[in-house]
Amino acid sequence: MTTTVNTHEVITACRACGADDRVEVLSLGDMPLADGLRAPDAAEPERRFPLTVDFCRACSLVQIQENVPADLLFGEDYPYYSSFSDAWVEHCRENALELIDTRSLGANSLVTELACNDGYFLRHFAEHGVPVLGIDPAPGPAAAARAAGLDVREEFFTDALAAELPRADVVLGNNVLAHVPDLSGFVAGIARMLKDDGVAMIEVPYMRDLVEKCAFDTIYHEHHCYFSVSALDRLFAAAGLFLNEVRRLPTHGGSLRLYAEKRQGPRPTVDRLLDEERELGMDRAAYYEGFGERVRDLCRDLVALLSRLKGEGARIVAYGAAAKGAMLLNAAGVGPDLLEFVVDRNVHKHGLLMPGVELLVRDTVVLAEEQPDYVLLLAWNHAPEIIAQQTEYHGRYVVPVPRPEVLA
Ligand code: DWN
Repeated sequence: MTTTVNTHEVITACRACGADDRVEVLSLGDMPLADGLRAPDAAEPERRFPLTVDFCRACSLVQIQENVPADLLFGEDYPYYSSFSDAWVEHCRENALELIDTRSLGANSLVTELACNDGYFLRHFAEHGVPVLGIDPAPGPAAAARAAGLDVREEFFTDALAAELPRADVVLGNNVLAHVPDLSGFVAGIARMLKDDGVAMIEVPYMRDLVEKCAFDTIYHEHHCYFSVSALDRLFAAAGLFLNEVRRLPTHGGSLRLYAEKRQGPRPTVDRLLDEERELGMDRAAYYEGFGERVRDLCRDLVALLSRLKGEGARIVAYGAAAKGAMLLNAAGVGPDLLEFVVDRNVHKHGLLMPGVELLVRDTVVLAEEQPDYVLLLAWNHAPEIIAQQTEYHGRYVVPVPRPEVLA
């Protein structure tokens, strides 16, 4: 349930269980849209919305209070294309090959991906002769997937849409579950669309890693929810699906890969993580106490470090016009006073300004050309891949998370 405040909604009940028993974990104040990069000459003023994180004491789901209209979040200019990370594409290729083998997928199978983006994942199934179907509401990435020869429906996935779609052997959903305001409807749609012996393979950022790494920059309006295994177990059970396997992954700062089926199976990996979460107290509000103070300390330390380097006469730029980068810069108040510009491989972001701060996004080639003294890794989750590719850059890197520091 929600109530409308100006141009966004504020939830009045938990997104998963419907209870009205939430406590505030963190408030980041009025923040810009994390993927809302803008042309320098954009006419309309930049939109900001409150960003407030709550913990539901009834089902332990962590969630934001605000619903920003989906067409503002994932509209014509949505700039995120998954294929700009080679390591991420390889991660998904390996996952696809494992699923093709373990599920004996072939010409009579169907793999449907929710939020297929530019086809970074489905293309690996198609290359092995497995029929695929992509669903994605963002026009740019959907067009890129079609250009790759994939069948894509350019719309938001809902339970109603699921009723129109063919039943699938595998339903994929990487980093999409957090993006949907109607969680229970979305998961009900997965159950509806799955064949009786099918499997839903879903990846989501893991709340445990977010707290342990103080990765508050992965909190933004696109991400309505922040998942624990215990909250996911309840969510899938409510839709008649059994969480039979969960794997922890290093991707995107720390994620979970879920395997949900209509038939209950042995689930030692799930039970082990549920036990760990209980031991950590993730199903209680006290686990999140002090997180806000840790966020403020990280922001303070980042500004102090960058200010010291700048005071020593250093030139500092940033790498990664990432959604998380926009949140970090705006929460810490870091802008042109400390950074000169941001670089990124994604050509769709070049020439635009980072959300909320007047920092221009440029091609990564300028690092070798201009040799700034320091590069702040806003896309810290891709640090190994980024550093390995920048062989012609001879300065030093600063990582902001889990604590701001200059890499040796
Ligand atoms: O949930 C989401 C996550 C999965 O991806 C989306 N809603 C939005 C997006 O968040 P993000 O932008 O923080 O994700 P990334 O993948 O951490 O963004 C990395 C940025 O860095 C992209 O703009 C691409 C860029 N990049 C680059 O310039 N060179 C990435 C790599 C790996 C590189 O080598």
